[in-house]
Amino acid sequence: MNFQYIKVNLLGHVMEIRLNRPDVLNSFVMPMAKEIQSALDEAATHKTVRALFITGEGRAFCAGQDLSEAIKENGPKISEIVLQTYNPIITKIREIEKPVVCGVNGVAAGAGANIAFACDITLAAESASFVQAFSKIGLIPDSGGTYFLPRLIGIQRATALMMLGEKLPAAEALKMGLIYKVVPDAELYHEALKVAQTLADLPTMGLGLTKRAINQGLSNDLQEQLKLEALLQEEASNSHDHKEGVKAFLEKRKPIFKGE
Ligand code: T3D
Repeated sequence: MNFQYIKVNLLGHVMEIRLNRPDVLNSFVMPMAKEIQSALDEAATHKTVRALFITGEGRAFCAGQDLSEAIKENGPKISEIVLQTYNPIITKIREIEKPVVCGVNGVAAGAGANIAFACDITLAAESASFVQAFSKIGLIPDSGGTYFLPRLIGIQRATALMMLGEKLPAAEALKMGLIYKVVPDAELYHEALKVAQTLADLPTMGLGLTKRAINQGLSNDLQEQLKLEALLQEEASNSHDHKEGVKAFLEKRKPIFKGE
């Protein structure tokens, strides 16, 4: 795959997607968004890809929308940018039935922060930070921010972050429950990739169904969710990897999962 604004590498069963506009802190222009969308589509269809890893090139993860594109005369309307750039990315990250790990290597602002929060497991470098930069420029949080933040950390703290737009250090984000882990800067790449690689060796179908259950649990009531769990459990139990997992346990050996 040849891309201009991102780098994509297949590392075993992990697809690494690296945002690659470091001079402008990996901020988004529409073609970069389209490239990420294509990479996510590739990852969804290719059986060899069993986990994804998203990170940024240079000192930042992503500074959100490239503000010079957003104010271009005769450029697209802001609603078009949101509908074509961010909404499909967030939807694809949530709907791909493979784990998506995010390695936040530096500042994550605006849509960049909310993409990190939409991933399944997000690790950050000690020096990384998160900024809901929207309020500072008179916008509202997009990229699922108003959906995920209140659910992750409660309405009060989410509102404060979104309205005040203060820079939140990675350690604070961890304490609030916005992200999974903080690691020393020099270890971020290795540690986050290791999480993705571990996930890529696990039963992909079971993980995908787990993600489907989590997604639907965000809007289901308890009875709907219990029913869904029963249905998805049936589906998972028919997988090769379930049978292999049980067989390997009984034979006291390491299972060999195929992701099917
Ligand atoms: O279309 C729409 O607008 C709707 C979509 C909205 C989605 C959004 O994401 S809205 C939010 C957009 N993002 C921001 O408002 C963040 C703007 N950036 C910042 O606040 C700061 O840059 C950071 C807090 C992220 C980092 O600060 P710092 O001091 O580490 O770096 P810096 O010096 O500000 O930035 C370094 C360079 O990147 C600088 O360029 P230069 O001076 O070296 O030529 C700066 O202009 C550029 N840069 C940073 N962020 C953006 C950007 N260029 C364009 N767009 C950016 N968002």
